Amino acid sequence: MSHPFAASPFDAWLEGDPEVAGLLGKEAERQSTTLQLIASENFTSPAVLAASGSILTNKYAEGYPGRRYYGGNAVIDEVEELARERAKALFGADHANVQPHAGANANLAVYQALLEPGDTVLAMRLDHGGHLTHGSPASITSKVWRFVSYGVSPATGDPDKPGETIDFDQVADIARRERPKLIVAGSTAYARIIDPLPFREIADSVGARFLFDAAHPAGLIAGGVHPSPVGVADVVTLTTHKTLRGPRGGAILCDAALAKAIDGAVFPGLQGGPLEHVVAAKAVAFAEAARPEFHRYAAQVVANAAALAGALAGEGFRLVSGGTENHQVLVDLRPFDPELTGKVAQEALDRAGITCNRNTIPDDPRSPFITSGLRLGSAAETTAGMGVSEMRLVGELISTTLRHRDDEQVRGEVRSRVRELCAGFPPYPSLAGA
Ligand code: DSN
Repeated sequence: MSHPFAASPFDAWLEGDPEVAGLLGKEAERQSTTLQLIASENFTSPAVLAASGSILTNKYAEGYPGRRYYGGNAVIDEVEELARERAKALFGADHANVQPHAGANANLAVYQALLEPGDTVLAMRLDHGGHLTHGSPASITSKVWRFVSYGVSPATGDPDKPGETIDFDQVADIARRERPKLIVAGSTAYARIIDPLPFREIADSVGARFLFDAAHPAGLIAGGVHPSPVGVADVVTLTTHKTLRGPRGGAILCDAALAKAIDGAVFPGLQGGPLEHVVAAKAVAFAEAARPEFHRYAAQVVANAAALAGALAGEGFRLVSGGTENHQVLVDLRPFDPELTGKVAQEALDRAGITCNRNTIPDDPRSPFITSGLRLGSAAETTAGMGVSEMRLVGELISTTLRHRDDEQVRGEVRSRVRELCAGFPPYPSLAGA
């Protein structure tokens, strides 16, 4: 098959299924001609695509290397062992479990390994930036365990001390009062560095275990631009597809003493057969993240987010927590336009070719479906090669789109400028026209 936007290294093999091939082609075009600013997304390498599209999908491998329930797993054992060893080396961990199908599964496995049903867990509020698996009422986690939550401090309006950062006094107070068995650090919508050390101190002061959910900053940690929680937290969970730039999936890191409990909680506790094609792709991604160029990439991700944040602040948007130290920019839309909701903004930007997601902001008066905020991320377009000048332009394009959101002509002009910008930074130049 030949179309201008390649969807995978194996495009030609889909010739017999023009319907699926056509859809992949359309999605490849979307990813190549619109801006990808969803903070939890990235563009994997062609090598990661190749491994995750490989024949390893054919194999059942319940169990772990050397201890499988089915025959024929000699090569699979080598694949999984390679992924485990690369994860351990990349993060300096004693033990790695690379089987979780997702970050949510990784967290569930940790809770299962460390807790009894009904035990108390202290984690970040969803509406202040936490994750569904940190005890949202909609998640199974809150039905099995008793979650109590901390949040961020109030916004101050002072540019030197903007607030909306994790309130460690509150974390310590709640920990003393509630005596949790486990304290969870980590977030899905928080633009600051999360320092694992204060969490460790608070956990030790109340005899709690400490889980660091590094789903979002995993690549920034691997790239050396964020402090590593490995060796500080008892367990670290991560996703492999966000800043780490690997295939969609999860992983768990811990010390040797917890290895057996964690492994048993993943399989047979939670999952069946591991996705060994994805495990192979994780191995590829771990090796890629160990290279010096990945350190440069991680630093550029942070610089690009800062440039985007600066541009948006200059356009009259308020930055939650006063700015960014990671790949995310969390925007409060209200000072820009009190009538503009996150939902309307997301839809208007989508039509202009700028892909991002609405997000609640701390103490948001609007519902999670409507919201007063947007979450933007720099990881994907940094992979495509964009730098700070492109991020400043993106900030301007976002502002123009939202200011003139009902003007078809302006929207069309922005869409053309987005298309032109993206044409200079194709995510898969080596596959184009394959
Ligand atoms: N859905 C992920 C995110 O966007 O951050 C979290 O699971």
